[in-house]
Amino acid sequence: DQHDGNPRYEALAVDTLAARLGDVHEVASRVGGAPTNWEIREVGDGNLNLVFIVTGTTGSVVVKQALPYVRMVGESWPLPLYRAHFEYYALVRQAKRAPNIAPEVFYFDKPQALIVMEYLYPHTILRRKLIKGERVAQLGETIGQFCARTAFRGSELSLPSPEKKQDVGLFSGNVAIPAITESLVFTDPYYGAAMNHHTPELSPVVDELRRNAPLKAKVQRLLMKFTANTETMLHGDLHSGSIMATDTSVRVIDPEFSQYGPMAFDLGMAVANFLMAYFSQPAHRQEDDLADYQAWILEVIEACFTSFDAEFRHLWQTERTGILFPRALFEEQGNSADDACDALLDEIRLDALAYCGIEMHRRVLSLAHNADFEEIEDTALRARLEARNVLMGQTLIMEPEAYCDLSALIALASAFNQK
Ligand code: SR1
Ligand code: MG
Repeated sequence: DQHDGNPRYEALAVDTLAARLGDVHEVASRVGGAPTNWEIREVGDGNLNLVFIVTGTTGSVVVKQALPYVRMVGESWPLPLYRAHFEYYALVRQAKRAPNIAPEVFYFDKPQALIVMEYLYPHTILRRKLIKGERVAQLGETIGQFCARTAFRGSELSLPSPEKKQDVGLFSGNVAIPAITESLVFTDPYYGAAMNHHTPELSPVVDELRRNAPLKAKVQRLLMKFTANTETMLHGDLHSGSIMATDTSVRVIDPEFSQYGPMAFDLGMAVANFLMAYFSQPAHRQEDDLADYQAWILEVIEACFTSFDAEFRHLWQTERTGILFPRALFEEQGNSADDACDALLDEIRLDALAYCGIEMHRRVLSLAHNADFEEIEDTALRARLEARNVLMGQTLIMEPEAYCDLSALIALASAFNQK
């Protein structure tokens, strides 16, 4: 049924929230003051949920509540409320695996599908910062480290095997959310699916892409890997709208697309969003500061990959405790395990580049686009910039091995940026 068997579920509203959460100690004690005096704003601008900022005399919290349908489409697309408890599970695990990056959770109400969490201030959504041309110190480093820590510590390189298997079993109860990724990210971009839309002037590029049978075969192989390879717990939707930042602080929010999947997926998705910020810049910057800002985004991408590798290697050397590559396997014979780590990192880099290409495609061809391109009003210019993005994505999917070297990757982005 529509409310997952929770007959008491009721969507919150600005004028009902204080009465409904005013008695909840975990909320009231942080917000402070009489609930009737709380300032409450609905600020959700994502595709799925309600999000409120609640402010009282001593502080603010964020209240996020799942709706029983996809907000961006409406009630015609029902979506189970149970997704909120998987988001809660993901937040709790991320807090352990990559401390101080995800927002702290204060309260979870399963029947109401709501999570009360830390209000990140003065952070703003990274996508908006990148469109405005703002820089964030340590952006690539922090995201690379976050991806490495969650990838490593959510896998059997770190977790005891029974614990990891139980967690995979738990998350396998979340069937609705992965189904969205499987179609919107991996499938719909490559054929005329009903909900797709794209900039009209991009049609010749789109038609050509959809005629590319080897490309579609590669993408479907990557989809199989995404669904079948449960090697770690993913964020699952690590785009620049899932990152909040100030000039010096980076936080990751919104893991409701979390599932067990391949270690390369989050890294690839994050880099794709940096590349889309890069390609869309000519529409958002004046000539005089365009080149410098684009160069900075490329530095972020390099830092993201290099800090992923450095952090993963560090964890491999210091925290490897799981069933894979037990220390004695190498050390008993005086061998080094470093080659095994390097081989795994090569494989992750290769897959991340291909997943990156797929995310670059779906954000201009499928249902859920991003503001970097969507806010370009001149559709001819938008299509020209989107074409660079689509064609680079195609290259990354078809021959990722040619761009594992980061200088080759950066040169490829620069070359498409001139087309
Ligand atoms: C119907 S949900 C569309 C997209 O929004 C989320 O943020 C995910 O990226 C999903 O693919
Ligand atoms: Mg989201």
